[in-house]
Amino acid sequence: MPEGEGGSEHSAATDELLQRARARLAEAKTESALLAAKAAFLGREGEIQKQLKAIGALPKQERPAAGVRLNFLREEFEQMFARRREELRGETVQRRLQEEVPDITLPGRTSGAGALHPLTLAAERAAGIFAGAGFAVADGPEIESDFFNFTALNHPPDHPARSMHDTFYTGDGEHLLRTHTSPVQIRYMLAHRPPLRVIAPGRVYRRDHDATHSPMFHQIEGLWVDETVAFTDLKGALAQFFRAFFEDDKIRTRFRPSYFPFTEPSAECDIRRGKGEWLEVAGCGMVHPRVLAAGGVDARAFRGFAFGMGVERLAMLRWGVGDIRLFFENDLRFLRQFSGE
Ligand code: 2U9
Repeated sequence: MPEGEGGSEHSAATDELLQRARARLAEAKTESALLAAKAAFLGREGEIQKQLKAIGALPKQERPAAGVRLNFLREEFEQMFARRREELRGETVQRRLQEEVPDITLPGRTSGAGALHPLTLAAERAAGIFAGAGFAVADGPEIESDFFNFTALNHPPDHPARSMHDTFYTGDGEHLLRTHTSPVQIRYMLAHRPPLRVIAPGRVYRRDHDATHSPMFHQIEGLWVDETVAFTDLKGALAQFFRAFFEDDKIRTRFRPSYFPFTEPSAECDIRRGKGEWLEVAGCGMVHPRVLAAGGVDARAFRGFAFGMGVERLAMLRWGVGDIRLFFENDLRFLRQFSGE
């Protein structure tokens, strides 16, 4: 082999390699094709490595120049590779933009109209029925004084409901998260002269947590104070209410004797639909004279009836919900079922 010829052969081979590398990179349409091309040229078994090995066969004086050419080739290749990779990434972004935003002039996505929570629906439904019967709707603070929550409602100082076990007291020991909405009616009595009719829907808090109890739940309570209201009016009012609430004219009600500190006599109210079971749905009674007095009402001239029920329980019965916790988990698959109500 004449001198120099081997050198120019090697030089031609590296030129040709550069051409092929350029073509191969341009053909690569994906990141993995690109990496395969890189392995084919720069890898241990790759083309550049082969050329490096071929240097050993060259005449001694040509070897340094051949080495320089191959180093140059390697750097060139690395730069071409980096450029092509950037290009490909840009193309991927463009393609995804075109696929995912087919028409940028389309109106944006909105969150839609939303709907009322089933407990709001149940409370509003119940309040609406009583409002139609002439009851005012009142509310009051959720953080209540021990006086309005218990003392005014004839809970003796040692009554179990007052204990830390089933209440949430604030640090001062004087205030707590109300355990019922009854203080709203005490406040209402203090602000209005009888005769009066009022209902108090709202949040209440007790230390209770299982499938049928939540530490925060909702009550709707009612109070009717007049000169002659009697237990029979209470029975009629509740019977009418349940017929309206459950849209069932044949619903039956029964009253069982019970005890509450704020009513005397007191009763539990059960309902029964068709051939179903009797279900306890409310507590009620004639307002205790001491409670009327705490509300500033002359207990010799007036009497009253009162009742209380849990909104969650009403909603569970109306819509067949088996677990109270569903109301508080904010699972849209559950909540959306009420959007047409
Ligand atoms: C005043 C006077 C009396 C409200 C009443 C009940 C009976 C009762 C429970 C039903 C299920 C609470 O939600 S529940 O856990 N309520 O049994 N509530 S009488 O009596 C009052 C209210 C206000 C001034």
